[in-house]
Amino acid sequence: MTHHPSTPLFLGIDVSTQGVKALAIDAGRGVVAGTAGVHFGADLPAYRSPHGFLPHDDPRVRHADPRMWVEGVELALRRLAAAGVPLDQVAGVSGSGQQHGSVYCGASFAELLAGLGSHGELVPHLAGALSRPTSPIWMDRSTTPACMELQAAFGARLQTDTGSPAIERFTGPQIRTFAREQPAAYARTATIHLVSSFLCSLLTGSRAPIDYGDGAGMNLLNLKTLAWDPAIAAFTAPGLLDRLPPCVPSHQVAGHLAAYWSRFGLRPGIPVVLWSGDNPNSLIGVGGGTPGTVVVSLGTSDTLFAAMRDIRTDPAGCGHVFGNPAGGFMSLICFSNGSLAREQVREQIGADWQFFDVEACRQTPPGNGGKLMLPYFVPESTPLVLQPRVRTTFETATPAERVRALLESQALSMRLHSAWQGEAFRRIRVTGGASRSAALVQILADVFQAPVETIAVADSAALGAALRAAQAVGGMAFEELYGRFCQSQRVVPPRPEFRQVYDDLLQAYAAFERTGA
Ligand code: XUL
Repeated sequence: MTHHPSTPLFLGIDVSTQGVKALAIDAGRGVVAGTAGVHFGADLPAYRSPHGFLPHDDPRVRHADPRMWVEGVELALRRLAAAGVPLDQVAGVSGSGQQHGSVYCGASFAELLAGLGSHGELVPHLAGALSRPTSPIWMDRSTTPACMELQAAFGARLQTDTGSPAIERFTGPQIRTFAREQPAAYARTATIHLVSSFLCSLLTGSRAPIDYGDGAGMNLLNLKTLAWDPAIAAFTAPGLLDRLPPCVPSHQVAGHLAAYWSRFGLRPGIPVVLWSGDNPNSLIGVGGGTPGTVVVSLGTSDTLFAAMRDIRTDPAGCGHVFGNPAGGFMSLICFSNGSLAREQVREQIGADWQFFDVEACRQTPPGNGGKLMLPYFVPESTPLVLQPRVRTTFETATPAERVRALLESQALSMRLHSAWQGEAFRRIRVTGGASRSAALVQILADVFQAPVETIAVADSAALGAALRAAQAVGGMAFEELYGRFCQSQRVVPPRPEFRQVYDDLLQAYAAFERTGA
């Protein structure tokens, strides 16, 4: 099917852990013109990364080959063209990268960019331009000593100024570890890119800046000055400031598409808007860029994120603060035991999804007689629990009560651990597999006392990138784009008669978590 656009198209490219998604929108008509996907494991088996990263004996080490990302982008573009999307109609492009991952480029990377395309295919030339052949990604947890050193040197300032305490997967601790373990390779490194800025550089053929959205995931960006923090950078690794691209607002145009990309049907010279991280892009893709909305993504782990009016940080150190591509800041809070815990409880009671998602909560009252559960089937990030364990306030309960205990505890945990943002959320947007659960949706509405909108935005990071391109290049307002692309399907209102029940239960939950977590 060939798409005949009445208005220009905008392209969003998302390079995630598992694969690449390319998505083109016709912003004027409010339609997705086409999408194409690449799965690293299935489509690019030569990289031997069935799950998007290279196997390693030490389970804490998680690296990926950056050439795989580039080849993935190229294949996704070919597939998008093959699906009938007229790429020559694309007027602007932006992208999204898995956050925190870092790419180490040698001095010849600049030459490669400047001569992009003059030596034929890009991927075969990349290896020679990298000072480190593989890139640590967000799943890497091998940097604990570096985190402890950063924490000892800067204490609470690390979090209040960079938005997060030292975190293993964040880029600063990764860089410190590399500089210490491989000083010669570090010395040969001219530029350290994030996944986002690396790919953006390849599109423009020049060194792309890092945007505030992704830059805030490095333990290096001072959110108060919106510049790299000189003292933290100097401590992280020698000469680091000279190796970082500048950090700038997300809506900036990084440059113009290099001639190389015309082989995929794109027009050279179209503006390339800065790439950002997947979570900042998703905030836009689900229509959540304006403060007052909280987005809850219900997946294997649950994530909660929301635009913030001003910088605040989580005193418990669990939540993160990133730049919001629509301006200002955003929070990101991960709850590791999301659908993973819901699956476990469902299996334990031997119920089907109809019972779990609907019946159980019909059979039990809101508040559940105070029955609560700390469902840490795997280590939990919010609150921080290193050893898995499941605890309940009860000894016996019916299957229906167990389900309600889990779902209410999960919703109360979200309310408790997002309170530091100081925002009275006027609406909740839910997405992800478990948003089909009528019970969980109603509980979220009642616990937060806010309407819950279910949205069916597939590929929110790629869509967010396309919307950002439409905003920055096409001059369209985000609110207008949200209206066209991010409509809610269903709205579930809160029931005011249960406000007090949950205000009380929140206190009980907080006390239980303090003793049991
Ligand atoms: C966020 C995080 C992940 C990655 C990969 O801090 O580590 O969400 O962005 O998706």
